[in-house]
Amino acid sequence: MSASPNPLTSFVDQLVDARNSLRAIAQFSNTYPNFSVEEAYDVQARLLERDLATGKRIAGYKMGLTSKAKQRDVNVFESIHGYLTSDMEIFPGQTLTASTRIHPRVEPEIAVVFGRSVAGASRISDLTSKIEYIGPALEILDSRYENFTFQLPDVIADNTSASGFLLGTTNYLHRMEDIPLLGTVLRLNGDVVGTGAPAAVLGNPLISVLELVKRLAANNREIAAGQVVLTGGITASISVKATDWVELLMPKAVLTLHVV
Ligand code: OOG
Ligand code: MG
Repeated sequence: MSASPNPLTSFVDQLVDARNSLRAIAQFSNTYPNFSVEEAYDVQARLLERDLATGKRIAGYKMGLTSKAKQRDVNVFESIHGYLTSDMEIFPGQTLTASTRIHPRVEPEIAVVFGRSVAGASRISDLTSKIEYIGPALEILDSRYENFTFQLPDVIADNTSASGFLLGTTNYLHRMEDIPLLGTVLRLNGDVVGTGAPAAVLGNPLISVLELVKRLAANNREIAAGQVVLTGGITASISVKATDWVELLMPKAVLTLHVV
């Protein structure tokens, strides 16, 4: 009896290779149709271990597919979570180099930075005293799969297409009740390409944080002080290429990302 090699190990290798070589791979569910969500999170956990072993540091977490617009965007109708590493952060004024990604996309989100750790929170009021920053952010996605096409387990294994994030500086901490209603406008090269409000994300992006806290707790993990959480795209994402610029407009905030 010969033991067949565990395919999940090869999935981690293939994802790391796609990230490094910038060559997209076929979605695993094509050849491994029984790929389960549980196995997919196992692949993601191994990918995180690999990243930590190569010196990356965890910067926080992200929720994905928490709005209808995003679910329709990628034709996957369940919310997902992943992790962020500090090398993914783009700071205001820095550019996104398109040639370091396979097929980058950008989307507007509400980000939360925690000043204190968050273990068991079950209500929004359990979170508020721990928040240091809550405001606009742009997430940069880059699926490692061909044509940006995947099934639910594929995108989970691929750390939910995580590739970068840019945090704004306008802090809405003093107007928490208004957050669901803050008008959100996405512009590409000056043209409005998306409009919405954070209410698109589960009614309130902080509900997305509560969902994340629950998922992390199930794995004996928690949000640590200083970590960032991306709560999920408010509108569909947009593809970007060199020479593009993206602007996210929210009340008293303009967040600009130039692509080179
Ligand atoms: C999957 C990641 C989804 C979000 O905010 O909904 C996500 C993808 O769209 O590639 O980050
Ligand atoms: Mg996102």
